[in-house]
Amino acid sequence: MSGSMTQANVHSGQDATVSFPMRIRDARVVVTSPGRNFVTLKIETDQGVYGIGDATLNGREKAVVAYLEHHVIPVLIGRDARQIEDIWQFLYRGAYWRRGPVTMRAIAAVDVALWDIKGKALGAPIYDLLGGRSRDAVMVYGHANGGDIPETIDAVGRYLDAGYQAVRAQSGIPGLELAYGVGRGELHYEPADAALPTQSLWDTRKYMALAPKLFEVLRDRFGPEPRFLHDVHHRLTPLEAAQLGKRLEPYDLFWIEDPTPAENQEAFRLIRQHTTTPIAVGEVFNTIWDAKDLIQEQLIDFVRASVLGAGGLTHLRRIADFAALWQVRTGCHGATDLSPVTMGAALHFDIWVPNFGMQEYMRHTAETDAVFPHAYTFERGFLRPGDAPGHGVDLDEVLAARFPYEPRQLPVARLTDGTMWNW
Ligand code: EZ4
Ligand code: CO
Repeated sequence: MSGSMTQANVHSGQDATVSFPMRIRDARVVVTSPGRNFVTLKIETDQGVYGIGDATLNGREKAVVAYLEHHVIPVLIGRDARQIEDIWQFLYRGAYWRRGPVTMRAIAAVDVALWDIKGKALGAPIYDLLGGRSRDAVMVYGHANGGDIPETIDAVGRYLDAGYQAVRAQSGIPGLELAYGVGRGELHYEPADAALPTQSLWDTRKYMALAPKLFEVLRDRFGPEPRFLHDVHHRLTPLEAAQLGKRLEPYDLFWIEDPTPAENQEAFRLIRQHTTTPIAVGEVFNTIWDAKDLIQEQLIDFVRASVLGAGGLTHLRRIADFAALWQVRTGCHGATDLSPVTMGAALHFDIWVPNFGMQEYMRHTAETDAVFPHAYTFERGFLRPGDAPGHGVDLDEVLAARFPYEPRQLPVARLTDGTMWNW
């Protein structure tokens, strides 16, 4: 009897003095801007174990801060931090007002912090709590971009030289200022660039002429091996998207992303009927309901819902399991507005999820990495979550306080005649 107790303690790998339940003693929001704005939730328990969750909503950060501080934190205090599922249901059903980017990011922050706490309390990385590793490492793609096709080719070449097996390519359109996806320097693409929205221009005809040319030249130059991806960023009508998909077929893209807005899931049927270019959608999705028809009618190939956008690990794994029934794979959003906390949690998810497709990865600045010390590592096109208990990402609050909030919004887009368009 005592022998098996000892055995259990050894295998738990954790301080046996941690007793249950674990009451949530305190929770607070930290806003910091180490190169860009991040909203972080820290939940503390009466056992001394704490957890961290990301609540960043790019360009609308303060809305989530208010939602957490006024409406979520007060109902968390005193709850048992072990009850992740019940707390998720309480925040989702209990709000009465369901879904939406603000609510679901607030829920995600709580959920990820609670998974972090559970992992730390049990001495287990989150991927082990989910069911263990399904693969050795997580393939990621980076953003290569340039002002024109030759610059974009050079940028893609640098990613391939660095060992990436997958690269997203976006090219500026000559004559159109500030086309989507064109950054201001290597590895650090950052669209939220000003306190008031920057205005960009969009011209579908110019874009439709340029995009197939870009991938023709990329295949010529780099051969059949690299996985190439491309983000249309909601700019086309369904018919135009179908035309683009057809024109890109010879260049064997890994996916085209957000070819048309997905508010109307039905719109993707028309695209699907006309092209075999794989389709990825979902960085703006908040719940499984945003993706339900797209998945079960096999209108997409990759669902890009993220831990941050779609209510945390508890809900994202439900989306992934549902998607697996139709052989739809994951492709988690991973731009720089998802903090290292989300990246850490995403990597635990990615290394577990059976129907993994690809993970987006844009590097954070050195300041961001310093504010969020993390266990995950990058090597030649792959990320690994590390084996730290929980998600393995922490928050240096002293350092965070040195980077106060800076108002920043995403750009807007107009057609060349002045009509508002989808950015
Ligand atoms: O524009 O995350 O695929 N990645 C993207 C991103 C989004 C930003 C918006 O905040 O589309 O660059
Ligand atoms: Co995108």
